[in-house]
Amino acid sequence: MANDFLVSKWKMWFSWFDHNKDGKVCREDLETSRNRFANLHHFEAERKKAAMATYTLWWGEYLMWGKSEITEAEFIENQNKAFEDSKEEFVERMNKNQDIVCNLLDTDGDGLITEEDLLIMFQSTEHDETVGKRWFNAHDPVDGKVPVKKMADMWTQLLTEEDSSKPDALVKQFQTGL
Ligand SMILES: [Ca+2]
Ligand SMILES: [Ca+2]
Repeated sequence: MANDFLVSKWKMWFSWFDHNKDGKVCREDLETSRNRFANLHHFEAERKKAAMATYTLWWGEYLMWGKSEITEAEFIENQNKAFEDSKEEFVERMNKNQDIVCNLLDTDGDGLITEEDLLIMFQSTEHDETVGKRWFNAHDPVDGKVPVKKMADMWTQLLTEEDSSKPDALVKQFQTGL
């Protein structure tokens, strides 16, 4: 069993997607969110198709564990099972999860994420712009940009690290509020 600290962070991550706070995330949430994401980016048809497919893959696999609807309890159960089966593979899985989403944020593919990139993700997952700015700054941007790798590593730490004595800027953000 993952320790309480890690489980509490999985719950934080899940809460990001559970906008209406009913304790579950479903297929419709994904639809709304990915459409909003593609529209806010004003992607043309081909690009939109590719982004939507990546978005679906990401949510479907890493958030919903292949289900069409998932409760927080089921999510935690799946996370924990994978963690217990092999911590190494679990870390790899979370790495992949964050690689996918951070690369999706980097729409121009220069390896850097701008504030606007993150704000669009915030808006597409129904979070406020002001809050998004605070979150962006928590990633310690240089010249207004955060490397994809750095952002992915921070979120992987959130999802895998059991040691609560290690500083974690994202935990602070979750505690301050979404
Ligand atoms: Ca929900
Ligand atoms: Ca970029």
